[in-house]
Amino acid sequence: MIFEKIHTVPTSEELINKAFKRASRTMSGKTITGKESRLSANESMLLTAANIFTDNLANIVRRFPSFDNLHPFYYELADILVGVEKMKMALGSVDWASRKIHEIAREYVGKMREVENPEPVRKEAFGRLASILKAINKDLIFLNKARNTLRKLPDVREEPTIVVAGYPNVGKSSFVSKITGASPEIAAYPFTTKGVSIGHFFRDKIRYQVMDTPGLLDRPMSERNSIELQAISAINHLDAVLLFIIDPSESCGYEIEAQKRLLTEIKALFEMPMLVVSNKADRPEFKDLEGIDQNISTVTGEGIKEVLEKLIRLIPEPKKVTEAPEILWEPEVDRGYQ
Ligand SMILES: Nc1nc2c(ncn2[C@@H]2O[C@H](COP(=O)(O)OP(=O)(O)OP(=O)(O)O)[C@@H](O)[C@H]2O)c(=O)[nH]1
Ligand SMILES: [Mg+2]
Repeated sequence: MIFEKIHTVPTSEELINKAFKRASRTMSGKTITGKESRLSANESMLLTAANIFTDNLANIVRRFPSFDNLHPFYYELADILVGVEKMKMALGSVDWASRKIHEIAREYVGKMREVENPEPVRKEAFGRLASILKAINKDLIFLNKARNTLRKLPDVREEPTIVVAGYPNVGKSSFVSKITGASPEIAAYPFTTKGVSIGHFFRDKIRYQVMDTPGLLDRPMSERNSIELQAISAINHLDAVLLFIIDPSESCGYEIEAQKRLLTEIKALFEMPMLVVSNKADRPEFKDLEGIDQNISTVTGEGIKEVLEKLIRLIPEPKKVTEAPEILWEPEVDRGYQ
């Protein structure tokens, strides 16, 4: 996952304890007599502490993605969830602290060399390092929160994607598990409590992902505020086709008219190709509707293969080719076919 390599961001207190403890360990066991050995002991304490600070701080900055090259899907979600500008500023402070600490360590090593007793100088240096760390504590805490939020986002870059939409209970999850087989991974997504679930299947050595969006694309867009709409339209940045499922039997609990209105809203919001299917063709109340690309039933398997063919043809240029076992979905889909 794109944000996975960001480790836990420590607080300044944790960093201070770690660095000063490690520094004092460089002293333990040594009997210090004479000016030269006093200097070298204090010097190595200061340099040890400073190195621990600068290494840790530089790693924090390095492990965060560069927001200027970030895939636009993640950029938008990161912006909604934590704010890209705020993150850039916090990372800037951490970077500043790292450089400042390096400077102070060099300055104080020089100072220690000029005095008879270097210990008070070293202590003063530690005080300055600690206050720099404390000054960026709010940034560290913010970055750690950001990290915890971002790492739960789904990993959906650069793979051809089928996004499934439709009112609750129309059969979205049934369709996804029918074509992907294995149980899907659940990832966090802004404004959903259930998260999005993502399954995969292979076709001609290409891995496809199928994204189910409970709570996201299943009710009128007029009920959404602008940030929610931004979270939804981030999906536009994926190489995706949208599958809209209607349940004309209305056994889902929503009238056909309401379902069609949602379809119209979703059509207006998405720039990607779209396929509209009617599910539950096996039910006695099922009706043929105008303007539907395919009737399907996730129970009997009717129309599933055809839908998948159509979806694959509609997906914009798959970019990533993976060496993988052929066609994992076929045995699953073929079962129960006439
Ligand atoms: N008869 C019949 N029932 C179906 C079919 N597809 C799904 N169902 C049933 O419809 C109900 C809802 O199916 P789900 O796949 O959970 O629907 P969903 O769209 O994922 O629902 P949410 O996750 O709540 O948005 C379940 O009881 C399914 O068994 C179908 O083709 N025929
Ligand atoms: Mg579902």
